[in-house]
Amino acid sequence: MLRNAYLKRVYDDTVRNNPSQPEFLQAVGEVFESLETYVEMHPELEKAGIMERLVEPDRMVTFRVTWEDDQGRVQVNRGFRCQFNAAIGPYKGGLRFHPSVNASIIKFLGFEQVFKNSLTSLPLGGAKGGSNFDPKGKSDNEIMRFCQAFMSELYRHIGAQCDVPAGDIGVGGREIGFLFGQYKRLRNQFTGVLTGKSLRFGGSLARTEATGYGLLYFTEEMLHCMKNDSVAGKTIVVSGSGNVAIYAVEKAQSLGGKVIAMSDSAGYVVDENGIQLDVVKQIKEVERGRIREYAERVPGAKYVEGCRGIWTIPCDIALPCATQNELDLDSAKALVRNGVMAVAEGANMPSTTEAINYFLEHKILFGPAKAANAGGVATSGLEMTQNSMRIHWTFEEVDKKLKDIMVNIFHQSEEAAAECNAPGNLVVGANVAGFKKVATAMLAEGIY
Ligand code: NDP
Ligand code: 2IT
Repeated sequence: MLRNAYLKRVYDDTVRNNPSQPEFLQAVGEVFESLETYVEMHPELEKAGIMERLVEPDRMVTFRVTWEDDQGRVQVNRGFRCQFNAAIGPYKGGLRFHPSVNASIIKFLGFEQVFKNSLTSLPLGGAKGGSNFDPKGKSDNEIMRFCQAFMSELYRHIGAQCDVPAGDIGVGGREIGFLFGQYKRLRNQFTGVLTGKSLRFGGSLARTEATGYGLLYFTEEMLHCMKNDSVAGKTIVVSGSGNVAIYAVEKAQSLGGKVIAMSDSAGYVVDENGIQLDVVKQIKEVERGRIREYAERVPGAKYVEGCRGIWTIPCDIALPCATQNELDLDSAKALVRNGVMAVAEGANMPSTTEAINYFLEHKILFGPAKAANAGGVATSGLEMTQNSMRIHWTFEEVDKKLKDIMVNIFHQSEEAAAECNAPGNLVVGANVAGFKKVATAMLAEGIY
């Protein structure tokens, strides 16, 4: 419940104006709850209508994507690009290809991206896009034709100085390559219009690893500063087995943690001896298979049908890295009952509001998504810098910058939480720290 009258009025209007958009309203609600104290300290925000302007995207493009499958049948999907806010830099954010994609999902992701990108300290506005296209079971040629069809409309709305998309669920290096090729063909320009590109045409070293590695840099700093502890020796559960999950596991293991479970949307595997990441990479990155196959290949590992049960596994650190609302109140209760000490979000909004509140009430260290998973977009920002300078940094250079950014995000969040009388509450801290810069820029840029 919001106590501040201004925030309450804007939130109620947002609810009225966005029927059937539960994920978007969830994301707005969480940010507004966090901003109460800050908004009360800054009456100029209401005068300039900052909150009203923040919840309304600059523009939302919806378009038809028509493509032909391998049998020659015509297929139609819906494409989206939501350019949310460009107060501090060009629109920036990923593209998601998943059958669940709709306007609510794209808007929640775009809204979150505004604050996340601000936290990176790089000049990046917020955006998100995607399609309800399901890449599962499609041939490489079908993926290519879909990406080309998608870009045949999207190219009108993006550009290296205007809006720079990247990957998200269902969009990795293969898709970015097809999208980049089509943009180049249509515009006859070789620019850094997308990030997550192959190293052969302008990609950055460490972008593939960045979100997962960044999550662990953040988690390590949080454990160090708030509990005088570290990842070393901890038992860890990671949900998902895509890009974010795989590189979270890689860095967790290199920091001395023991990861005992991973999942996909069908189920999870438990390996008490510690997940063998080379096997997961082979199944997921090379064969595009299912996590179930891990248990068929690794003696002693077991597979359990259904993905939610993963949170009933006792662990010290939980890293949800699959999708939104994958960790609900029951899961939070199970984790706390089993003695979890820290939760850090690799996915976007993976914990429900009730789950987050439960963690905070029980003094569990909690790293919210927009802070903890910002390493991906931060490294996209570093890719943009390298493209503009027409140079390549080494893996070590990029990784060092990524680490510095994640450590800085933790400290910005911790300090902002303390300023708003919520010491230790990194949800409040990340929202306030991300919001401040965007709001200050909007105030300075005038009313529009
Ligand atoms: P991938 O497509 O590489 O992997 C997604 C993983 O999540 C797969 O294991 C997938 O399982 C699982 N998953 C997807 N949808 C669901 C669902 N509805 N229920 C259960 N499991 C599901 O995506 P990423 O690893 O890139 O993204 C994972 C999360 O991280 C997302 O929330 C994304 O927004 C966020 N993120 C990604 C960044 C990036 O740079 N890629 C940066 C910051 C955040 P299955 O194969 O069965 O579908
Ligand atoms: O949610 C995210 O931050 C991403 N999917 C990465 C966005 C990007 O532009 O790199």
